[in-house]
Amino acid sequence: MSLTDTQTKFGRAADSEANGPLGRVSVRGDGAPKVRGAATYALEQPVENVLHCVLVQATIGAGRVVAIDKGAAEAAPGVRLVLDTENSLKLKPMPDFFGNTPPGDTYVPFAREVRFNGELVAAVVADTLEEARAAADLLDIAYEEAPSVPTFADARAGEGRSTDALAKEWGEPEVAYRDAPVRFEGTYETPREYNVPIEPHGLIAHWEEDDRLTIYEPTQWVDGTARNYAGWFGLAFENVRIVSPYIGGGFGSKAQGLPHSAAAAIAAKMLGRPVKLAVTRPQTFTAYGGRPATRQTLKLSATPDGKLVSLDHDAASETSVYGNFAETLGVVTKMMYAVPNFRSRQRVVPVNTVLPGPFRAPGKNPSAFALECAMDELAVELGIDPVELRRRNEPDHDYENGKPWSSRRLLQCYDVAGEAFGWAGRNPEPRSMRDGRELIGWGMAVGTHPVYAAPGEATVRVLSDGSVEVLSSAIDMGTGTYTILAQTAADVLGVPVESVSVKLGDSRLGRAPVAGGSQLANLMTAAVHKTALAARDELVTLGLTDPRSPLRDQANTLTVKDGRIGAPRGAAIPVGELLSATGRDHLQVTRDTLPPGERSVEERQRMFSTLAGRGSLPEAPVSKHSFCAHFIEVRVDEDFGTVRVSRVVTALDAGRLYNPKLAESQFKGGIVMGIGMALLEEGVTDPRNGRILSSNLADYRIATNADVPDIETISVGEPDYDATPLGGKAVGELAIVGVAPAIANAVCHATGKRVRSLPITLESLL
Ligand code: MCN
Ligand code: MOS
Repeated sequence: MSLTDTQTKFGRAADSEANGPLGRVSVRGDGAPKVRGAATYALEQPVENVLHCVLVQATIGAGRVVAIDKGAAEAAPGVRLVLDTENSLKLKPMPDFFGNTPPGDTYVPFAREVRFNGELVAAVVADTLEEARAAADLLDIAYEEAPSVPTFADARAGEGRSTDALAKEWGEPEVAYRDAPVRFEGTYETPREYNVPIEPHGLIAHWEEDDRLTIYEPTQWVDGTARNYAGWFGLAFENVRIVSPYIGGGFGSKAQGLPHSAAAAIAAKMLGRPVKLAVTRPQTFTAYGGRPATRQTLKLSATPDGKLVSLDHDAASETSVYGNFAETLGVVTKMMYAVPNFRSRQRVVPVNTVLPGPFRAPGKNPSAFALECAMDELAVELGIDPVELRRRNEPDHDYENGKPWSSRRLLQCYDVAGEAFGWAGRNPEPRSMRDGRELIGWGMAVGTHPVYAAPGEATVRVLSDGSVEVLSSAIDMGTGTYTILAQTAADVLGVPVESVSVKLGDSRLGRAPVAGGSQLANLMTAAVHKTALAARDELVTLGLTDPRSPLRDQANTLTVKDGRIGAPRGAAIPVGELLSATGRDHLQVTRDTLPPGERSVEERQRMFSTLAGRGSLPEAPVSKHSFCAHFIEVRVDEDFGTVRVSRVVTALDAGRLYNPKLAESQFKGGIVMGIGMALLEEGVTDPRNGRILSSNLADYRIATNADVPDIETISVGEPDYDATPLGGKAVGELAIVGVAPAIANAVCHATGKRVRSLPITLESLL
């Protein structure tokens, strides 16, 4: 599908923008059920006759399980099964979404060879949760411990391996750096960070028949997750039903089946009963790896008037010893500024930890931390205002690939947020601004996020009472999918938003891409828009051509508005009346946004339910990104070194907003998380055995209301139809990017102390 096709196909979006509900504030469709407690989360699904499964984890950093004495546990009250490598049903190994496939012909989610502290070694299933827990404590496990390397700060971790696919170079970075008049070098570190959604992972696995599996599990990707289970158990994709209508946050951690998911499904199959498994809060830190720790050395060079000459980026991130996950650290450094000479290299360093994974703005977030701190340091060195330095290096195209920007309103972000913040009043001298005992610091930094493409599918039903249903396996984890899809259908079909009901999160409905990479809103509004247009066209055709239609011969076209259909200037009848006159109780249309063409069922499924699948979409001729600029004030207590964020003003270019209220809430959520990243969040491991010490919400601190000041977000985006069919760009992950460096820069301005390693703590300011 070329961009011109897209534009014509969705040309009508422009009209509706002015008139219809899309693009306006609309209250959350899922708000009332959530507030009333009527929203059913996975573990609350009313499944009869469930058994309870509890996980047993390795307590060593690496080594071997020599023996598990199950006797006492098996004899304990209520116990139905004690599962481990010995008796577990063997599954087919399935690749995860990044292509890691467990070795061997079979897969079990339990280990004998232990690769990290917290790895699953057994599970206990019993009639009640309490019985399962008590029995799990009775397992007697003998280990043979081997040396483990807990983090990449450990010298034994070594240099790791380089990831050539992520390396990028243009111009002559080394020569340019050597000969440049102004040079800067800095090394920046971010710790392990965990997604900690408020709803921990968990599931109910229910085999309705021997070859039919229903899984109630919170997931950001119903279709991808269904493919996981189908592959593990050798089932047809259609025979796995994933139900995930509400998700209490995921932030990247819930996009696929994890070992505990397999364990519950195995137990349910072996016992012929539904099995419920609730991952505990501490286990969320080992069920899923979070953002790996990163280390980045940036070398920048510039002319004395602040034009960047070269950027050289050497980066490393942790991975596990058994799988490959690379935090793509070069993504922002590559495209943010006009850099004629560039090099970026990255290594991944295997350590004894659970495999890390995506966490809100993977790659982008730490990449921007290094780059935006380094730009601030360079600004100081050059004696140029940091905003001015960035303006001087604003690129007129994407230097990474030579493509034009679909839109880039970053200069407007500087103008608008700088003005609202009062940046002009900043005294650049560190420690120059204070309020009593508090040092005041003003810092800024930019953020960005790419706009991804993938296909989606939607079903739209127009019912006889004129109401509309939208059906899709897409999910809403608090983002607003329910609401914006209702707005989209309402917009096209000319009905109030309240007349549209949206059903999501069920793999029986149409295919949808992962709610990851901040892409779902753009992709699914496009799918629903296209489908609703097709439904409208079918209504019109019915009205004009069906022999039983009262509107036949009325005109050569009909319009659909306010639940009625009629000639543009003639009488209109309720849509339901047309449906019943023509002998129907509803009209149903399904459409997808795959590029046109024949394809097999298998290929179709691959395009929807694997990340590799979207690689078969044609490459865009433009470079598509969202942008933002954060201006942040901190107050640092001079005696105690406590840092408080006291003011945030952020301007964002995310194209057209489908619902400004929801987008604002996404922006603010990202900024809040960025405050946590800057000042609080840190995964701390025990150097002796790699155990995660901060595996609870008391020790792993995320920002709470007391940490969050008034946040002002200003959208400067304009519809970008080169980026997406309905003109929106990425929203969900955008605003977290750049917050941490803006805070670090503000702290440096307040105190004169440059902290290059997150989080910024009292100790780091001493
Ligand atoms: N939106 C809009 N206009 C646009 C784009 C989006 O108004 N042009 C609004 C809509 O309300 C939409 C929401 O922003 O529902 C997010 O849209 P989008 O940027 O497409 O992000 P996704 O729907 O793909 O959601 C995933 C994204 C990611 S990748 C992470 S990580 C993240 C995030 O969303 N995790 C979240 N935001 C989260 N918010 C909550 N509450 N919980 C999470 O786990
Ligand atoms: Mo978001 S980390 O891409 O799910």
